[in-house]
Amino acid sequence: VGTEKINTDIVTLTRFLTEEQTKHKEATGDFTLLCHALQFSFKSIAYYIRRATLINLTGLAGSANVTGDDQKKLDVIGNDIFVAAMKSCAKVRMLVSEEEEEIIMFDDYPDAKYAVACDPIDGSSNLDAGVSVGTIFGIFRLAEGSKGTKEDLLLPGTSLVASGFTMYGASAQLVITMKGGNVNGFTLDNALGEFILTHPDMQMPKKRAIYSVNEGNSLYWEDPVKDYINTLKYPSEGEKPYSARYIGSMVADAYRTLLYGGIFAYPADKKSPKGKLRILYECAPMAMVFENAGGQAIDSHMKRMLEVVPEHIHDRSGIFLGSYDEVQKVIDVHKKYMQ
Ligand code: P6P
Repeated sequence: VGTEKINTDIVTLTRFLTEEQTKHKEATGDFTLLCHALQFSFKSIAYYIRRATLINLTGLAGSANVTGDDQKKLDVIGNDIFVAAMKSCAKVRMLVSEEEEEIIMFDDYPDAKYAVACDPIDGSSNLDAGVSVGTIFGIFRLAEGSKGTKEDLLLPGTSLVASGFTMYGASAQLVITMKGGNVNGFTLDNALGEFILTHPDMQMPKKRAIYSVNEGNSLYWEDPVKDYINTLKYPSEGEKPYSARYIGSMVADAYRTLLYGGIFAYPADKKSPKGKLRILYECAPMAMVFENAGGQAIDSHMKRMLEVVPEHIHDRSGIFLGSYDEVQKVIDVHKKYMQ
């Protein structure tokens, strides 16, 4: 080893969770144990995604999930890994997964205080192309006296106690935030099998000339959306147009937006009047991350995303997610149509 200083005081996710727990005197440790199960599922999913092509896990599994998408084998494995991890930690009462039509009740643990919503492999349609996919999760604390029915989980994002995502890219990147806290990024060290704190206290740039939307839907956009996007592409005299960046995998587009700034949008439109992305396990968890990093997240009615309450567990919403000033521009343009 050379003379360079070796950092021997590494903050792993495990250590971070312990330090977080000690900040709350009333903490029982249940949340910490839930998060350990969560991080195991990310490590396990990362392993399978890395090997997918090698052990021929790509391709169709021959069954369709609730949203009618063709289900890739990895979707099934990712879901099974996640369900097993959430069940075995004995701290979760119920689980909503994008891959499961019905809510999963863990009746072995009737007194468990947490409910989890997740999209085990979001963006999986891109898997075979080697595009980064991810797991998105939200952790809700059940209200005292909740009866253990799926209505308990029809909550606004403001009820989330933690949320985040893991992007399976060149390395597995975990981004996690807790209620009222900041946003921290961890990178999986495959040698140690530990998530290492690499992006402490992530703060978004207040603005950035990057927009991320599927322009292929512009035929279906409502007028305020067309008007807003045009202000980015055809700016007033002397201003430069925005750069377009769209991967088509929400976790990848969101992670870039979180790091570089800009805006990600999946508006509700004439083709998808309620939007495409799901409230409980895509929009709300992402909204909490972005707000805690200094950004904003709103729906297609310009309502704060974290205050949107789903009527059904797989309900969808339009979403604008990004730097504070960029989302403010969306609101300002829409205001002209609301008077
Ligand atoms: P479109 C992937 O299927 C996904 O659910 C999100 O990850 C992504 O942001 C969106 O759909 C992409 O949708 O219609 O642009 O292909």
